[in-house]
Amino acid sequence: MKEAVSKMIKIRTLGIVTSLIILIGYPCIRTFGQPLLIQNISKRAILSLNGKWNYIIDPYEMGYYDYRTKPYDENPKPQDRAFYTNTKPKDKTERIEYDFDKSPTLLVPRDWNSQEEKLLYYEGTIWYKKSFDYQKSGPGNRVFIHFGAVNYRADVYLNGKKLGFHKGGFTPFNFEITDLVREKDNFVIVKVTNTRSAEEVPTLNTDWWNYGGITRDVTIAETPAAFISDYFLQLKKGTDEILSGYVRLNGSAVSGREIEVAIPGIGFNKKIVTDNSGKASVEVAVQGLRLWSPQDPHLYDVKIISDRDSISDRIGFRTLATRGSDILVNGKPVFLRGISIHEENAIRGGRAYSREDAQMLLNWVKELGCNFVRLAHYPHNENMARLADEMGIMVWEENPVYWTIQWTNPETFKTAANQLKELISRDKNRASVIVWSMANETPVTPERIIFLKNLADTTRSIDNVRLVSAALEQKSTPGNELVRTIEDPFAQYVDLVSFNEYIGWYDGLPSKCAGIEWKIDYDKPVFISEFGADALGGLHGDSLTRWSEEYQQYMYRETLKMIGKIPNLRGCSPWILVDFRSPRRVLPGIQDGWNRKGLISETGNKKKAFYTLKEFYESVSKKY
Ligand code: GCB
Repeated sequence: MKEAVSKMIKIRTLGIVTSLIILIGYPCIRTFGQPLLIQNISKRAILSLNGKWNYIIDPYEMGYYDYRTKPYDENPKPQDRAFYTNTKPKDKTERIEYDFDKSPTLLVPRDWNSQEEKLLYYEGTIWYKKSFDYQKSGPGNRVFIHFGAVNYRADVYLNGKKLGFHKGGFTPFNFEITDLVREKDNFVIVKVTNTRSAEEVPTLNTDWWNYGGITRDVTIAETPAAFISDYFLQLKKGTDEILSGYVRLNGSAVSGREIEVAIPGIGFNKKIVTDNSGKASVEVAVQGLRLWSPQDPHLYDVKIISDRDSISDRIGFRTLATRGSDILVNGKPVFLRGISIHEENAIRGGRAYSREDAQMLLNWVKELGCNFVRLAHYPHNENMARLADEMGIMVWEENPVYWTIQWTNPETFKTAANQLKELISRDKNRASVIVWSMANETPVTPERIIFLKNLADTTRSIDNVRLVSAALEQKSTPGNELVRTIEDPFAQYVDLVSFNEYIGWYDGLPSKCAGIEWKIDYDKPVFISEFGADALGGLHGDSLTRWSEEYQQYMYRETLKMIGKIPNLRGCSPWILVDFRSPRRVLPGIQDGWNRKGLISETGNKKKAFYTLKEFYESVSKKY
């Protein structure tokens, strides 16, 4: 009896705790491995929250933690001093020590570093707040708040309630706000933290600026109750006329629903039916497709229609494969005339985010004679892949696994895999994207092989068509410094053997290139993902004067001769299109906080080596 009573008490207590948890929404919802990431968000956008947001700099996170460092949002009775409550004094006696509405503003989207001089080097927490009114357009509709990216961690609150948090500075996420959003005076508050940390991805050490803030668009999106949340359409591996993929519905009663996939341009129309999970697979022959290629970047209007929803996209279709050392696009061998880029608009200052920024960068890419870009070292904004689709530029997209991260930490793996999945989810319908890169210059250890292999397997389980790669490192062979090879066992798992090399910059003088011999024993295409040398735009000297444009040009000339001798070479993406900010680069009068390996200076001037590479690409394009 006594036991039964105590059991009952236990069950009751558990019940109360559970209801409390549900009531106050703790532990908060994470977006990790989010089941619902809305595809093609710009087609769902109803209201943009871009523009001015009030902000509070909070290096001690006093708006988040109480004085015992317990987060306020884990407290059943949050206190007025928690910034996300946006509390105002009720009368003159009340003491509230913050006020968003009297605080200054920052522009969203944009990093904070380039907007305020005092924030240039800031790493820490800043709170953002924006108010808005919202009128739903249909009574049963669902409403979401979508962020293109926030670097690095975002804790998001609407009208005083926590929606969840997201980690990873370069990928999109969304929260449903159907039941919270009201017609008047909504306030969204985001705590943004860009503090670097050892277990995160990227980790403590990088060679780029750690721009913080809400760096991409913020959108309120509205959908029908059951809506087309995702779709993936591409040509089936190994065929040029079987359309393969899926459409996914989200909401209630999503099973057994008919969905139509139409490509009006070729009179194609196919009806498919969802399974119990709301997913409808498609695998069907299509005739008369004009294939997407860099020479003819043809995109089709694709329409997806369910009984309660419809969405359209512009999608290109191409085949992609490797055969021995060749990369085949639509069955024809290509040479990747590439260049690496960081997501930065050096001229305006700060992270690139807009279509105009993408246009500026990709125009330069075209001018250089490229058909390929490596978007290093993390996922760039969606405009890049969309514009690359239109301009006929093939794209390498990269996960921010850079240098040395915590290979044995399961949380670190989860964070890396999550960012990769979010990137693939966003860009999987872009014909221009041909490479998913797992990592850059990571050390060769057994733990790291397991980590990267898991990432590669995850990638292939989502997309079995695009090429999997990673920027590896090359090494001297024992006993002969001049014979270079790839010893990294991860090369077995990639479709494209890519590596970075700096012979002539970190590794001897440019003249060293002439004596190098390459021994790369893989029957796979080889790609040089980086080579380069620093030059301060406008600094001239002879070809052995470091930092001069002449040195950089000499190094390019020698390197291009050297890599031309690699039989399997099928492309390169030298480092880098434009000078970029990096806190590692401190040499006064030369670097002043900039990595100077750009072919274009931070003021937009082309250096001599720009023309050297352009000439090389002109000659290559005659052969391919
Ligand atoms: C590298 C890195 C890149 C650096 C570059 C450099 O190997 O992959 O992120 O910026 O070298 O300039 O040293």
